[in-house]
Amino acid sequence: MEAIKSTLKYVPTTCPYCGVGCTLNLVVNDGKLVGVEPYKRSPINEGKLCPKGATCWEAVQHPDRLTHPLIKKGDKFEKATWDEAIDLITKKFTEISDKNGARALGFQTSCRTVNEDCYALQKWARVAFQTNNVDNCARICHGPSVAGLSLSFGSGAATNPFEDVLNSDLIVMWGSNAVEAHPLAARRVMQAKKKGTPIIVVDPRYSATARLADTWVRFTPSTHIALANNMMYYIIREGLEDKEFIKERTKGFDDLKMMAEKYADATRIHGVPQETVKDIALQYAKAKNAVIIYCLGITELTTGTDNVRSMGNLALLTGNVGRPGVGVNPLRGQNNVQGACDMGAYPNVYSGYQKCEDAANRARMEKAWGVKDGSLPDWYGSTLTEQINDCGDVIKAMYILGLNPVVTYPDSNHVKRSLGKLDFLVIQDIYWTESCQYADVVLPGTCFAEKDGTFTSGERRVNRVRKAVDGPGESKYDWEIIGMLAKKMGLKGFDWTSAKEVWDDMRACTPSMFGVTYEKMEKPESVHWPCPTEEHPGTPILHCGKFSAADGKGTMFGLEYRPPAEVADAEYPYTMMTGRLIFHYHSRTQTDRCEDLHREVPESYVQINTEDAKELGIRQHEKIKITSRRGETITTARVTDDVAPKVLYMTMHFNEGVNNLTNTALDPMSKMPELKHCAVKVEKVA
Ligand SMILES: Nc1nc2c(c(=O)[nH]1)N[C@H]1C(S)=C(S)[C@@H](COP(=O)(O)OP(=O)(O)OC[C@H]3O[C@@H](n4cnc5c(=O)[nH]c(N)nc54)[C@H](O)[C@@H]3O)O[C@H]1N2
Ligand SMILES: Nc1nc2c(c(=O)[nH]1)N[C@H]1C(S)=C(S)[C@@H](COP(=O)(O)OP(=O)(O)OC[C@H]3O[C@@H](n4cnc5c(=O)[nH]c(N)nc54)[C@H](O)[C@@H]3O)O[C@H]1N2
Ligand code: SF4
Ligand SMILES: [Mo]
Repeated sequence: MEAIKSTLKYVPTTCPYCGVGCTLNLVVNDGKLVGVEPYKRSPINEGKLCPKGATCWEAVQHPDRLTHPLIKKGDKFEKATWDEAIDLITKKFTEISDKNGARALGFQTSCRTVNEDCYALQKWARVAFQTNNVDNCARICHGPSVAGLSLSFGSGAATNPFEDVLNSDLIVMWGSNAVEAHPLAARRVMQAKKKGTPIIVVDPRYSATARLADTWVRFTPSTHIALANNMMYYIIREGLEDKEFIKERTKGFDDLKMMAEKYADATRIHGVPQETVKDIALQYAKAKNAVIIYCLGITELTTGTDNVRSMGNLALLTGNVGRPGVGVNPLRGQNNVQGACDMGAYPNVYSGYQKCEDAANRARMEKAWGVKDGSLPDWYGSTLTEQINDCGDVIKAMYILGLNPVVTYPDSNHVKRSLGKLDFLVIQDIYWTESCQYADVVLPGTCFAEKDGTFTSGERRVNRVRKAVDGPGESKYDWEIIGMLAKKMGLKGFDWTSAKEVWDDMRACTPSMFGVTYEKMEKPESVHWPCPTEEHPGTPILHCGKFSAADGKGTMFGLEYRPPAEVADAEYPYTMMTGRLIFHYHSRTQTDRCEDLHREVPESYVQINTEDAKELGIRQHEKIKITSRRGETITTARVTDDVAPKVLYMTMHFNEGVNNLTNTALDPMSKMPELKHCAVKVEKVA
């Protein structure tokens, strides 16, 4: 009998969806992806995957992929050659920058694509056009974490690794629905629960994660600061603050104490009975090692940065930072949102958070990048949200690499109007998205399975992404496209021939990541930055012994509660909250192209309380119209007590969905829009 010849190849790589950064094997047969198999040596997920990871290969070879550059001629897009597309883009960007200056261009980079692509885009923007108008999707995600944790601890990143919850004596999950949004991080919480570790979930909604909790605290949406201050009042009143830690390692206690006293009884704001506030406060303060895990329930509000600092306050007050089992951990959202920020795709920093305003940093980068002394800008660039608001006014041309603003940014009608005002828009994606029709040029990049590179997960672990198959048609690596644009402009320092060369270019000018080499990343556990030298083992836990702040101290802040920018009133009597579900990822360009995921949730819906539904005469699964001051959407009602009366919850995954309603009001510190809170009215559709 003839032996069956197997051409199967297993390529270990990192999941392209959430910031947990699970390792998986892509299975390749004859140059085609045929499946995903577990990679059991990964200390992150130990071979387990959630439904998105397990199906991630399916969307890669979908016939809808972009295969050629497209240029808009009249109101139609026509196939173009790479030469034509590169010529046109460099000509237009140069013209517009010559005429209107460096502030007229906007660059926005994906948190879905590899670090190497993000580094390439910000380098091109800064070197070619002397602009700091470069930002990434963290702005509408964990921007407040970067801002808030930097102020509290001196570093904007998560303090402890995911599996470290197994060392905790109490886990607080605040505004995080990790069971659906970070399933393999939630698995660690479930393991801790099995060991008997108590879990407190603070969420206005009875979410999948709330169902895990020993104590679920329902509070009035977006009143975090009042609740945290009220908790700290009890901790201080009972003398449970960590006096030695406060004295040795922090500042700002007096401000905090004075503020907390004003919130001795804040039930009228946050809606939680005082017995419960006192109970969770004392549980947190008395636990030997307590960790706070938080997510977008905290950040996506106009008080985002202060909400994050409130989490910092709680941890500093009780000495819960800087050792195993404690800390404040934002669950970073996208597979590479940590990385996009680390790479300097941010309007005020180069890679490794080196501030652009610092003349010594600029001089060092000018030397590293081989550009004229004094040419790099010192000003704070325009953020992603401000760039959209300024389209047609200050911003004339924009380059969007791997984002889908029409679906995911607040107030879709405003986004469409803004993109329509640009003189020139380039979108580089892997599919034709809802945003592409506003572009002048659409370029085909390659996806995670078709390129080498790295993603940095929410625990600052830099994970390898490995090429398994070729990209479709004439698609190119995203960094390669940026390199072509730069070289067309005659710029030096962009002739990389591999992702590793881009990474080494970055490493050479980034002290905190110099020691993170591709060789080190070959190990299943890879490396956590900071890692300043090649001999350095990496840093899984931050702030041990000393905070990263210049003076080595953690800072507590007295923070006043502020209501959301738009609250329910007689005309718009409902509060709309927004979020995710396990089967879909953002604008669904990938997950909706996986049959099994599509089938689970094929269309949008809204959660509405039983009492409200009764009052409005709305039955289960009936169509309803929801209207805000900015737009409307029609969706299906899911009548449930998981949301409180007068509170609605809709996922963000659907076009012409919840972002038709949301508010563009910004958090003054981080420029985060209020994606999680707006006022709406509800009507039955006849
Ligand atoms: N399946 C899936 N997983 C994902 C993603 C995805 O699209 N799909 N996206 C990834 C990304 S980029 C991110 S950032 C993370 C997000 O991860 P999470 O932040 O955990 O997910 P969300 O569902 O957006 O929001 C979490 C919770 O915030 C609530 N919430 C809590 N407190 C408040 C409040 O005071 N006010 C309001 N209005 N809401 C509150 C909601 O009830 C919701 O349960 O998920 C990542 N993982
Ligand atoms: N109302 C409301 N709105 C929200 C949120 C919310 O909770 N509520 N959450 C916000 C958050 S946290 C986030 S992170 C944003 C997400 O917002 P977006 O980043 O705009 O959402 P995605 O759908 O993930 O878009 C990523 C795009 O990149 C493309 N892509 C994927 N991989 C690659 C690649 O390798 N190369 C290239 N060139 N393209 C690629 C995909 O096809 C897709 O079009 O949405 C925000 N919007
Ligand atoms: S938990 Fe996140 S990283 Fe892990 S398989 Fe699911 S989506 Fe991918
Ligand atoms: Mo996000």
